[in-house]
Amino acid sequence: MSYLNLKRAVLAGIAGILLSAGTAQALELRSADIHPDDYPTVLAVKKMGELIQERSGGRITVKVFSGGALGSENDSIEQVKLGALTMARVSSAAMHNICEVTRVPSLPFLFTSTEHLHKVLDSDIGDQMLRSCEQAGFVGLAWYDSGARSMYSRDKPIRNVSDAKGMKIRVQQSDLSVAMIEAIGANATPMPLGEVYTSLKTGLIDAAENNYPSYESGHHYEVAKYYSKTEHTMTPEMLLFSKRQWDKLPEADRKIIQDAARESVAYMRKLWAERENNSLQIVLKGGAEVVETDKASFQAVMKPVYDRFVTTDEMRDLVKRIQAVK
Ligand code: GTR
Repeated sequence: MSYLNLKRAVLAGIAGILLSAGTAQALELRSADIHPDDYPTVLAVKKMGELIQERSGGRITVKVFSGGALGSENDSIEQVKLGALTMARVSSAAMHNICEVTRVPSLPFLFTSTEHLHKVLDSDIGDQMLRSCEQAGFVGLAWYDSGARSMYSRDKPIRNVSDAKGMKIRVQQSDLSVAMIEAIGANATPMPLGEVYTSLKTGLIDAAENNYPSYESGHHYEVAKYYSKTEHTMTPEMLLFSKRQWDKLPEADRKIIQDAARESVAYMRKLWAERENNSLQIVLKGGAEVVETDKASFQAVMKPVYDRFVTTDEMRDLVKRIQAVK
């Protein structure tokens, strides 16, 4: 060991002793997000960090690694599972193949409005779906908004199902996302978000699907100008905490973290509504065209995915309860 490393090790050792001699240890919670610093999901987790820091007397802090600094969503999910990373804010679609109950809120045309979505996510139904990933190694702390996802294409607008036939459409890496696109007779191409811009630009894919903020922040509107309002799914975002790390935390710290996560939701929703608007203005200015679609035609052909993906009594019950929320 070099002198410098020896000195570091000794100092770290002393710091460790000092910390454990105190009442409680300092704790840094590291969180990953693929979105840039000004995106509502990133700002919401930072807000949560402020609340946690305040309520723990500065002992617990949150550091957000934005812009995909820690890799793709799948990479950070893996790290969280191993306990090498504390938190990840991901799309719930990234969890579809890991804990199947998370497929439920992504089912096509399940939610009838943002209000319906909020009511469900804020209820015991939302809590049940959040808790569903614990066995897989993830504590769900909160649901965040992600609006509605619509399809956007490079060469011609999609107005109905037949317009989309045969198109290569990028989807999230989830079997359900693939199935929704295959249901309309298009070729689903799953890939991480970071590859979409180049794939659209080079013509590797003809189209993709997302909400206005991601369409805008990823500059996809510059290479796929027809934004067709299919609004086929309202897949929400999830804030996940490593179960391995959670189990080691004292109950009082868990409460501080859980409460702060829940409280960040209202803040996030406000930012989200503003961002959806701003993003729409930006893409319109940048030459995008918003196209109305024959939604009923998409809804009709996507219906069979319910039978294929709602596979357990619990999921069937959740769907029924969600549809009953008015
Ligand atoms: C966004 C979502 C991201 C990511 C992305 C995608 O709306 O916020 O977490 O999943 O979609 O399409 O990959």
